[in-house]
Amino acid sequence: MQHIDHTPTASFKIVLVGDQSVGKTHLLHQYVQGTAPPHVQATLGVEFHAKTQMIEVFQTAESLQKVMIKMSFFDTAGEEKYHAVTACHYRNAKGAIIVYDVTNRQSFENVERWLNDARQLAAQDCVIMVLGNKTDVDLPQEMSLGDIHYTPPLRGKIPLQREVSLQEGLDLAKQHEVIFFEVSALQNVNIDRAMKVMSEKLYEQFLIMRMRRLDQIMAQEITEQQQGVKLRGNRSQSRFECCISSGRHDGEGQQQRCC
Ligand SMILES: Nc1nc2c(ncn2[C@@H]2O[C@H](COP(=O)(O)OP(=O)(O)OP(=O)(O)O)[C@@H](O)[C@H]2O)c(=O)[nH]1
Ligand SMILES: [Mg+2]
Repeated sequence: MQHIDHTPTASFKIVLVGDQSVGKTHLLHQYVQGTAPPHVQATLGVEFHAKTQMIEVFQTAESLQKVMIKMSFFDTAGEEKYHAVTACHYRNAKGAIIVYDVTNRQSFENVERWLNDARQLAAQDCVIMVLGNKTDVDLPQEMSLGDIHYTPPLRGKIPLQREVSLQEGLDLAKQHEVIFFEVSALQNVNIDRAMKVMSEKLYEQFLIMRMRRLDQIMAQEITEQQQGVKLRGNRSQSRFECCISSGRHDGEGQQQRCC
């Protein structure tokens, strides 16, 4: 039987951003707790959640290894007045999840702004994922599946309707080279899949950065060794020039004691 080590090998800080009411808190609750949050209320400042996740990585071309990683989420408030606070949370973040609402075009148009923040404020190796939430509005207006009866979500008294197409989301993701999924936090659709891709990318980036650091350390050691050899080499060269090749003598015919 394969032994699985459940101690997290790596830990990542991830910030969740996006306009107000796009569903960031619902999304995170579905992923971490497997349910909707107990109360529907706007996030004040920031909320923290953590989850360990098992991922599979290729150790060699043939063998897959199971690795446990820990993800610490910073669920931020989308309300404009918290923007400055949200910006602070990018410090040391290895991942950023930008959420928009497919029924709210403005929230999609603001994704560029959230992307700019992430690019400017997070680490250079930060993994970015964009999620278009509330795809459940695509379901038929009234639906009954056995015992389950589905009534469409409303904005006021009007059923919510999609304002951003899947293609627009895909185009934006391609243009900005970010991971992209459409999801429904309410119906728990595609969230685990999106988070799996995100966590694997985070771990891949972690390995790349570790390799780079090792390369830098090795390159530095080699440079230091070479400099050491050069210094020693220079010293022996000056000794050589001074005592032997110059053959300088003082005025009284004595060799100078320079070395
Ligand atoms: N139809 C539908 N409604 C959703 C979905 N996710 C969230 N909502 C609704 O959207 C509203 C806002 O959800 P939140 O999770 O509080 O949104 P938020 O982005 O955390 O909002 P702030 O904390 O204010 O930034 C709530 O009324 C939710 O019920 C979804 O997938 N589908
Ligand atoms: Mg919230």
